[in-house]
Amino acid sequence: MYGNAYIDPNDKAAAILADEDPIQLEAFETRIRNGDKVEPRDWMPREYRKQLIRMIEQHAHSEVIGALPEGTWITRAPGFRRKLALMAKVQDEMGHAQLLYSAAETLGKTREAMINDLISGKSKYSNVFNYPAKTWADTAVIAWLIDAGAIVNQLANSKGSYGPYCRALERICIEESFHLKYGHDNVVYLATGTPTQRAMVQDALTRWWPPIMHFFGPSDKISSHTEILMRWKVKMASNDDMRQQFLSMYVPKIWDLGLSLPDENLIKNESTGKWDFTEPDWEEFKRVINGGGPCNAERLAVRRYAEENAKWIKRALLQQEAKYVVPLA
Ligand code: FAQ
Repeated sequence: MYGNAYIDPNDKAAAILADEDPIQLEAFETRIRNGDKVEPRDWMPREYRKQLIRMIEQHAHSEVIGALPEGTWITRAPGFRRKLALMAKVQDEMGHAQLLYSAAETLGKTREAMINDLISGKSKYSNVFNYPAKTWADTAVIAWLIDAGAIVNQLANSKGSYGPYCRALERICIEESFHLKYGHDNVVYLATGTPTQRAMVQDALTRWWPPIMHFFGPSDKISSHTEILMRWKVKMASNDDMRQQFLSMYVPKIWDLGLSLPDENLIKNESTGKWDFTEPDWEEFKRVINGGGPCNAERLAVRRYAEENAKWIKRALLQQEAKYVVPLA
């Protein structure tokens, strides 16, 4: 439907797309159906652009903020080798943010505007990074299971429709798979260690499990963006499908280590082929993603401090660059 034409009030997508040129829209959707990649200069519906900016920007912010819980452990990592490995991981996460901010910039939002929206609290970032990393075992659980969750999500979406985002995701997934191996190694070390080490990793797993279940987003019944994002192949699987995939891949590995998960209803249902579990607390999820988690204020305060205190470096670098710009004749 275009312009003032009749719109079925139950068709959410039709209402959103009512102002688009129907011929261009049809050509665009045919390209998506055919599996073509959309590139920055191509025609795209306004909603496609808006949704991609939202999602890629949130993803970039998640990498920046995601570096903080683990980053606080660099100086306390047990041993030089682990310090080096953790430093490399944190550095990788910041590199992912760079790639993702660049991908989002191709859609017309400046990096400065994105950073401002992060530090003002306007933009969201992943729920999981609003919880504290209380012990060394927390960093092991983050690196294993949160990176694993990120790979499930990003491997699927790297086959999606927007070229710059997909290319960034491919590279990110390769690096995340090193993180996953590093995290798994740390979890195995603790889980097969002394009783104190086992207790420490069990405690971390118990605390991180509910945020990890939230990580894939609200259940499909209440997810607001999945339908349109899947129609346009930005998301290649629904939130529930990704959660199920993660459970299938990692719950058996967790149980094999003799660790337990804090959900007595968690079981593979052989008749449906899916995992049954206690419905995550979506009220807690909403509170956390809207600023009310245990560490939201601290995380944003650190970023604000970093922005404020790094201004002189940016100024110095830009002036240095300006010195080498040769004026055009
Ligand atoms: N956290 O309609 P849906 C990483 C919001 S990278 C916070 O289902 P959608 C690497 C959502 O924005 C981790 N908010 O949303 C690392 C929306 O709110 P809005 C990040 C969430 O977009 C590892 C509302 O709920 N990965 O971990 C979350 O279709 C270790 C309704 O939800 C990505 O960003 C959440 N978990 O699906 C770094 C991947 N879930 O905007 C350091 C790309 C939902 O309307 C250490 N993103 N919301 O106000 C995606 O795939 C999707 O955006 C989903 C959510 C699947 C996250």
